[in-house]
Amino acid sequence: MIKHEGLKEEFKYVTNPDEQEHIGGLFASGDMLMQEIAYNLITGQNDQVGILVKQALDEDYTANIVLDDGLIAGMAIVGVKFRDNIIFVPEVLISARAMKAGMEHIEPILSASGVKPIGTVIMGTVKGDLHDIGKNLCIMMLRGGGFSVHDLGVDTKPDDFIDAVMEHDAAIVGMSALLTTTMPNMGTTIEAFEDAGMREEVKIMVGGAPVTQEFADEMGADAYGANAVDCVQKAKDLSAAK
Ligand code: B12
Repeated sequence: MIKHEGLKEEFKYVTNPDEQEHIGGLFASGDMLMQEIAYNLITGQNDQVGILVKQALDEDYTANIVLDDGLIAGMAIVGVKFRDNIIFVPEVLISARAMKAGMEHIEPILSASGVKPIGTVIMGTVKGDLHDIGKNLCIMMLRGGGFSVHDLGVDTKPDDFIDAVMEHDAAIVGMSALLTTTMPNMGTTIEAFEDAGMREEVKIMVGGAPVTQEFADEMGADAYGANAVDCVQKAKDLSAAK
C-alpha cells in the first residue's frame, strides 16, 4: 500500500489496471523509507536519493530490497510517465541520474564477492541503443554472483562483442536492448558470431524490457533473462552447460 503522500500523487499517473496492479505490487512490499526513495527518484532529487539509500543500508536494509522496493519501483512510474508524454527525455535523464546516485552505494555491496571468478561475461547494450540502467544492474548482480564482467557500454557493434570475447577469452555474452527498433541487432550480433565461426565457443543471453523468451528463441540466443537476478541464474546455467 502506498503511504507516502507525494508518491500517492505520482501513482495517479498509472491508469492502466494491469500496471496499477503490477506497480502497486512493487510498492506493497516497501515501507515509508523505500517509498521516500522512489518518490525522490521520480522527482529527480539525486542528492536526496543518495542520502536515503545510504541511510537505508546503514539501517540494515539489504541492497536487493533497496534496489527493488525503492529504485526500480520508482523507475517503473518514470517509465509510465515518459510513455504517456507526461514527462520527456530531460526529466527521464534526471531520474536516471538519481538512480545512478543510489546505485553508487549499492554497487560495492552487490559486487563484493571476493571469490575466484566462476566465469567471464561480456555485457553490452546493442548497436543503436543508449539505455544502460538495466544492463548496469545485471553487471552489478553478475559481479556479486562471482562472475568477472567486461562492460562494453552502450551502442555496441557486433564486432566489438566478437573482439571482446577473443580478448578476454569469455564464454558468455550478454546483450541488452530496450527499443523494439534495436532488438533485431541482437540477431545481427548472433549472426556475426556465426560468420566469424565462433558461435560454438560462446553462450549468448539476451534481455531488456521488450525482449521475450520467444524473441530470444527466434534470434537463436541460448538464454533469456527477465531481470538481473534471472540474468545471474542464466549465466550460471550457461556456465554449467559449457
Ligand atoms: C530511462 C529511459 C531512457 C533514458 C536512458 C538513460 C540510461 N542511461 O539508460 C533516455 C532518456 C536516454 C532514453 C532515451 C530514449 N528512450 Co527510453 N526509456 C527509459 C525508461 C523510462 C526506463 C528504462 C529503464 O532504465 N528501466 C529500468 C531497468 C532496471 O529495466 P530494464 O532496462 O528493463 O532492465 C531489466 C531487465 O530488462 C533485465 N535486463 C536488461 N538488460 C539485460 C540483459 C541481459 C543479458 C539479461 C539477461 C537481462 C537484462 O534486467 C534488468 C534489471 O532487472 C523506459 C521505460 C521503461 N519502463 O522501460 C524508456 C523506453 C525504453 N524508452 C523509449 C524510447 C522511445 C526512447 C527514445 C527513442 C526517446 C526519444 N524520442 O528520444 C530514446 C532512445 C535513445 C537510444 N537511442 O537508445 C521507449 C521504447 C519504446 C519501444 N517500443 O521501443 C520506452 C519503453 C518508453 C516508452 N514507454 O515509450 N530512455
